[in-house]
Parts: sequence; structure tokens; C-alpha cells
Amino acid sequence: MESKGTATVVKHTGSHYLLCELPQWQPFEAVIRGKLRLTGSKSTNPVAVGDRVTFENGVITGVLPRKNYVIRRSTNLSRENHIIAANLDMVFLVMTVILPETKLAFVDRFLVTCEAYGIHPVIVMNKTDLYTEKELQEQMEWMADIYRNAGYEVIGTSTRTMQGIDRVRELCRNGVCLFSGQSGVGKSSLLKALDPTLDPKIGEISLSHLQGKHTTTFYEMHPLSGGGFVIDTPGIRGFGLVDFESGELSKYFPEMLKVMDSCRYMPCTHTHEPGCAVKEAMERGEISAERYGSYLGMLEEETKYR
Ligand SMILES: Nc1nc2c(ncn2[C@@H]2O[C@H](COP(=O)(O)OP(=O)(O)OP(=O)(O)O)[C@@H](O)[C@H]2O)c(=O)[nH]1
Ligand SMILES: [Mg+2]
Ligand SMILES: [Zn+2]
Repeated sequence: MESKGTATVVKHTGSHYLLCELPQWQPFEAVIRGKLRLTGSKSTNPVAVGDRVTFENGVITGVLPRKNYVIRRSTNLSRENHIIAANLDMVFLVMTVILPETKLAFVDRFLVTCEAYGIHPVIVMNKTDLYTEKELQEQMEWMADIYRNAGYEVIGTSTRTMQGIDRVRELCRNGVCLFSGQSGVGKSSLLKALDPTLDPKIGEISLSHLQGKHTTTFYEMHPLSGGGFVIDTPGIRGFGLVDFESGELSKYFPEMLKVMDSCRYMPCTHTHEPGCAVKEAMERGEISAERYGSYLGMLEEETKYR
């Protein structure tokens, strides 16, 4: 290991960081200087997993410009942001129909955040082995259709039957991918399914709350034996939207972006304006009412907290 150079942050525990000179996998420890900690602007963490940093004698001396990052606003009212990870090639949003139930509003917020930060999201519907009843199967298909129609790839997976795992592995092969989603949806289990030599901590579902128990507590990158690097993350509870003008929001819905040039008025909020192409597309069934509903919800929330 060199005493000075450039490396990628692969893990962050409370007090120190693990760095790696990718694609080699030889993690070494580093700490951060108080000074660097202060320059972290509005975010609560100056350095995130995936960041490319300069280091010297075990001390991180700087952060290189980020290609992209995912961010989470700590709460709706707080202005503080937390950078989940940086320099990602893809984000897998892991969701489940039951145990726990992932709400569409959550998915839509997550997707908007990815679009806003220029990251390619793929939806993973995990635990398909549990959707044996017709009703659950139909609900899964209904959700998958909503997102496929919006232009996203949706992969049904199961870490029990291994359905869909090959496709996820194939997508992971050439880069750094992040797994995100609520606690208990099976993010860590998926990593283990992708590469059985990995041994991430896997939790249970609380039977009283039908939710995960926040088993993963650190952001951590792992190398896949089949190629590529994956980042496991703690489950996220909610998603505060981060800083953009309400006029920009519809750009982050790919299916709206496709038609909004034809709106009669510019700018158009796609709410009350006559001749709105987005609303017309919705009436024709090309844009789902659920996605449009999420759009309205986010628009309202943004104006409320501004
Ligand atoms: N039936 C079924 N259960 C699964 C599947 N994948 C994961 N599980 C179970 O779901 C529970 C939670 O799995 P984890 O991998 O710990 O979930 P996580 O998303 O990493 O959760 P946090 O780390 O808390 O955010 C465990 O009991 C897993 O065995 C699946 O495909 N089918
Ligand atoms: Mg986990
Ligand atoms: Zn419009």
C-alpha cells in the first residue's frame, strides 16, 4: 500500500474510513481531518462511500469532484442533507409487496431523487416467492406495470428461488451499484445471493410491526466475485426531497419529460393549465394516475416546506 495517493471510500464506520485502490481489493484504514470535516457544506457527512479521496499517511486530505451522488434530507423540516453514496453507476431500489409493504409514494420519491442526481435506477421487486396468492401476484404485476410504463426496468427477484438474480448480477458486473430501500426488503440477502462468499448481516422481519429491524447499520462496499462492486446500505424510513424548483419536478418523471414539450403553456405545472400534454397523456392512460398523484404530492410538499 502506498502512503500517499488516491483511493475510493468503501466503508465508513463512526470514527474511521476504509479505503481501497479499486479495482484492487485491499482495504486500509484512514481517518479524516477536523478541517475537512468542516468544509462539508450542507451535508452531515463530508465523505461518503464511493467517494474518491486523496490520502496521505492514513489521513484523508481531500475529496475529488463527484460524478453523482444520492442524498437524503434528514427530515422534512431540517435543511441538512446526508449523502448516502457517491460516484454510482446504478442504483437498485429494492422493494417488496409485503413484509414489508413498500408504498408507491416512497418508490416515486426515490426515483425522482435518482433522476435529479443523474443516476440510473433499476427497480428490484424482491421476495416473489411470497406472492403465491393471486391477489398478491396481481398487485405485484400492477406495480411492475406502472414502473415499466414509466420507462424503468423492473426485475422480480427472490433470494429463495433465485429468480431474477442472474439479471441483477449481470447489471452489477461493470461498475459500482448501490442497493437501497426500506429495512427488511432483503438488500443484504440479495448481495449474498449475488455472491455467496459475501457474508453481510441479515435480519428478520418483526412479526409485530411486519417491518425490518434495521440490521445493516453501515454503508459498505463489497466486491462481487463475478465482477463489479456493490454497496449495501441501512434501510431508509422516508425520503425527503432535496432542493429543486417545483418547475423542475416533472423533468424527473421520464414519462412526463417525454410529452411536456407539447404543453400549451411554458412553463406548465401540469395541474390546472389548459392544453396540458401531461394531463392528456394521463387521460389516455399513457401516464399512470398513481405516478401523477405522486407528482402532485411532491409538488405540494415542496411548496409547503419552502
Ligand atoms: N421469503 C423471502 N424472504 C426474504 C427474501 N430476501 C430476504 N428475505 C428475508 O427478509 C429478511 C430481511 O432481510 P435482509 O437482507 O436483512 O433485509 P435488508 O433490506 O438488508 O434490511 P436492513 O439491513 O434492516 O435494511 C430476512 O429474514 C431475509 O431472510 C426473499 O427473496 N424471500
Ligand atoms: Mg441489510
Ligand atoms: Zn403540462
